[in-house]
Amino acid sequence: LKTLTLTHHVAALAFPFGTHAGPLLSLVLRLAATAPHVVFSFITTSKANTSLFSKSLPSSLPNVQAYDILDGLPKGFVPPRNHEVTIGFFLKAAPAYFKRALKDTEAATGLKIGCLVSDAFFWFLEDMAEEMKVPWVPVDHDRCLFMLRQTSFDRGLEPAYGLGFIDLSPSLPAHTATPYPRFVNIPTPISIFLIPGLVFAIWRALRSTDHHRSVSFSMSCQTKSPSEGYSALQACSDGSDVMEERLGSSDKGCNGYGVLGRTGDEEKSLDFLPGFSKVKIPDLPEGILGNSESTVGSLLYKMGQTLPKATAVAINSFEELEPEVVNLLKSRFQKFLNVGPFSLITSSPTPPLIKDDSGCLEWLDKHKPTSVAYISFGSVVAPPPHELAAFAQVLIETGFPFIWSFRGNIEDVLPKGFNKSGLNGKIVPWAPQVQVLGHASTGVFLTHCGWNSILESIVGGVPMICRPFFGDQKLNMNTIEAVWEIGVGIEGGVITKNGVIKALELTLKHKEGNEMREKIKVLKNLAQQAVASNGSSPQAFSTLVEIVTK
Ligand code: U2F
Repeated sequence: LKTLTLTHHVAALAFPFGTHAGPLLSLVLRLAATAPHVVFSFITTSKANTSLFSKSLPSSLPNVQAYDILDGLPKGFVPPRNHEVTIGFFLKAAPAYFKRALKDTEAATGLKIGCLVSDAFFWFLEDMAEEMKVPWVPVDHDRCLFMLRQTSFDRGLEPAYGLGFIDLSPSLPAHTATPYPRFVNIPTPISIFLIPGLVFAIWRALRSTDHHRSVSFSMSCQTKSPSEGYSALQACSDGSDVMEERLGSSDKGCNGYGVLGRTGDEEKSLDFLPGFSKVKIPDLPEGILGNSESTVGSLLYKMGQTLPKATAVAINSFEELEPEVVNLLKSRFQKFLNVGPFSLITSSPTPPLIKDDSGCLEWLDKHKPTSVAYISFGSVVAPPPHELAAFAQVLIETGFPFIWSFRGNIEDVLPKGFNKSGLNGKIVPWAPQVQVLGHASTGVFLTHCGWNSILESIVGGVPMICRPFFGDQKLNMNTIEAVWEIGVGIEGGVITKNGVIKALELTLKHKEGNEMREKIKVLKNLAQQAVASNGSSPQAFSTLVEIVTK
């Protein structure tokens, strides 16, 4: 560092869960390459830093320094399947950790911090930046969910739906197991070993207490095996008024969340919001409507209040993708800077491409154009075992060539005694996704609809089959299917053998798939124009550089 003439110091504060920190680091690396006189302190948990910096940081950028903070989890805490609890702990502790880190990095570099660049979740930095009298630039991922939340409040949609959250995991300290269903009063704290019958009883109680209103909630339980937990949670869903039910599981147990009841709002669309007229209320992510005390609900609410005050909000997207939404957000923010798609910007350093240790690209070379299905559910989602098993059955029976980015033991989801060498594809622990989607042989992407994956699929020109799970994913699917018409959901919303076969045939063999490919090509071209030298993204990036390095 000493050999460089560093005159400015910028702190970049990253959210350590999901694919948030990687894109922020990618942006910081671009900024650092453009402004070699600025030192960037990249602050996040040691776990996130270790994973990012071991594989990402080009040694040619010594003006980016990692700084570790703690994750805020209580001693001995075993993170449950429900990420919301873990995230809740981190967000509670983060303001104090970041404050300390800012001081420490100033001492280490001998330079006062001149700007805060951060994940958009860190609404509390607005105050800190004001105190420090420096600009604050949040980087958003889940495109404008907080704005939807604000607007739904304005439009009085909130009373129609309730969001509750019950975490019954025995690994939680009692106080974190407090349920917050909006309309239902459950004695607190609940900290018990959950048995399947009890889950069912609670579900019933919730329904009978307020079956005229919508009550959505999540619950998790730890059972001896995922399948036991599954039957418990599935039992919950056999009521006629269950609108939706989603389940997830792990070795330690399983969790699920659902939306109960109907109020007549389910067909209501968000036509009062430009760009969202095709979105129906049930497509909204949990936390947008309802309880302000849930981690996600209050986070979105606070973001809605603070982000418009930020010096600028940056996002991994490009203006031409959603002009109406972009205009709406431009009217709400001081500056709204679309500086992506990151995966397409090659002129600046991005984290190096993931190594193709499993030979995916070479394998793709041997296949016909648009013939291969690529499957990945991102970095957080673990689809339930029965869906994975149904999907494995599809691959066995149809013989569609595939690459499956799969975490876990594949033998667990294959039929007993089945030899995986009989499959016409590759199962890999981590794929070079950007390149796989950019390969001519890839014909369709089965995705959980994470924002980064969607952008990468657009850039690769690959239509999507959508199986969303939580957060922004369902809203993203709705945009893919109804607005851009570049993909399909699976019939019934979950992976079933027939549903997936239908979707695969539609996208890989029928004219609908080709039509989607044509439409996605248009978006791909727009993305390419956006990143061209005089395009909208480099222009937005210049503005960002100006703000950050001033
Ligand atoms: C959370 O999403 P995820 O982190 O699960 O998923 P994505 O946003 O789609 O990002 C996944 C990234 O991981 C890469 C892939 C994407 O850049 O290229 N990847 C890979 O390189 N190889 C693999 O085998 C598998 C993935 C959240 F769950 C979503 O709802 C949000 O939209 C998202 C962004 O905030 O974060």
